[in-house]
Amino acid sequence: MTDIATIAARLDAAARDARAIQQITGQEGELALSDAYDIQRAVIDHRLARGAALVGVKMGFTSEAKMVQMGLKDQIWGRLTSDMVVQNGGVLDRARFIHPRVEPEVAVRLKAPLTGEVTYEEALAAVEAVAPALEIIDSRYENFRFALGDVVADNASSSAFVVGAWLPADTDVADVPMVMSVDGAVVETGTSAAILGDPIRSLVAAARLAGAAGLTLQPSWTVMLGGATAAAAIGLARAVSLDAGHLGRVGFTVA
Ligand code: 0L1
Ligand code: MG
Repeated sequence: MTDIATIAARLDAAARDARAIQQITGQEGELALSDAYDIQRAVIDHRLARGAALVGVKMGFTSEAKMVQMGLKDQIWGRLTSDMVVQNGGVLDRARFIHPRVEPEVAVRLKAPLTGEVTYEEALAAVEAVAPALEIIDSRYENFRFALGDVVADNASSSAFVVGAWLPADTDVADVPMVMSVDGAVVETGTSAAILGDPIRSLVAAARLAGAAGLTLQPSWTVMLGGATAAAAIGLARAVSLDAGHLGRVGFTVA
């Protein structure tokens, strides 16, 4: 039987101490997806017990390329907590992370609860605002190596996020050009259409997957809808920015 509490404590400590641990799968055998999500919830419970608040969810493996790479047919999701927020233009403390990478994304803020099987129109109607965003992922596993169960248990690698200025909900997010730069040099270019063909489809999936776990996406929550390009290593970079066309810009410095 999988020891949910022990593995969750190990992952929580790895994140707190910025110290990589070995993959769970392999050590403990395979990890069922339902157990992996139970571990994820237990990891987040540690943070909530320290005073953090749940402020949203993130979607992962939202591009065809990443799904094919992992041999997956569905997305994964993770939880966003208040201690993961970095202000737009703010400073990311490099010492808090093991081997961070950054992804250009689209975020939405909700104005109505959303859960279960919803239509595209219902998902869109629950959106209060949209924004360009950057997600910092930082696998808690050595060498950023994991199987599906590992990464789900590890909160889908999520570790911090930065959201730009919020725009009205009717702002088109379907095919936004994305140009991500590190220290002033362009490192990734793409389009928001890489996020399931349209990021709002990722919100539909977020409602479905969270609903299956008994969670309702709440008004005021942020949903990070997925990466529009491959992630870039932060390494020794000092500044990261995203130019997301008519959605505007978002960025942070690294200290
Ligand atoms: O946000 C993402 O799409 C990443 C999901 C987790 C997999 C990874 O760490 O690359
Ligand atoms: Mg992401």
